[in-house]
Amino acid sequence: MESPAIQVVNSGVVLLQFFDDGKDGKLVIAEGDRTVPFEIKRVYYITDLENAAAVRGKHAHKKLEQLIFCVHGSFDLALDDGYTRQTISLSSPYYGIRLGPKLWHTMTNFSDDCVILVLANDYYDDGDYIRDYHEFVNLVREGASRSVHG
Ligand code: T46
Repeated sequence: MESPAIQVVNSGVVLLQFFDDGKDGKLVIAEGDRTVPFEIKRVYYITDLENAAAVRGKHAHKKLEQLIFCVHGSFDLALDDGYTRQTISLSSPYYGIRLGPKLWHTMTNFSDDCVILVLANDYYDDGDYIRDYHEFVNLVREGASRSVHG
């Protein structure tokens, strides 16, 4: 997989350090405040994605910083910053996609061997989620008009 080209704001790509020992395996390293651009407070992973039609995510966060990886298999990650939308197909354990604040993200099209790993800079907080798309767009656009008008 080539490095994904990111077109939305509050995102980006991180390439992790790795050692490829061919048939003896690959070793991939993520270091907080180094290759990962924040202190890691929480790690979670999603497995057993047997329903190829499953839809996960469909929300944005107010403050949380995350990096999302496809450590095995593949899935599609749709990103929406309130103005621009793009969908990236992830299938490499090396590339992490930044899920910064105020970035609507949706995961679909999972291979049945897909394993998703997420690194986060804070503990779980239900109050940090924006689950309503119109609320999300209003929040993003309100912020933009405030910064234009002072
Ligand atoms: C995100 C995407 C990429 C917890 O109690 N603690 C946790 O740390 C997490 C991540 C979830 N939960 C609970 C909350 C829900 O009752 O687990 C349940 C399933 O979570 P959710 O429906 O939010 O899962 P996804 O896959 O839609 O979203 C997850 C993360 O929640 C979210 O922050 O950005 O992965």
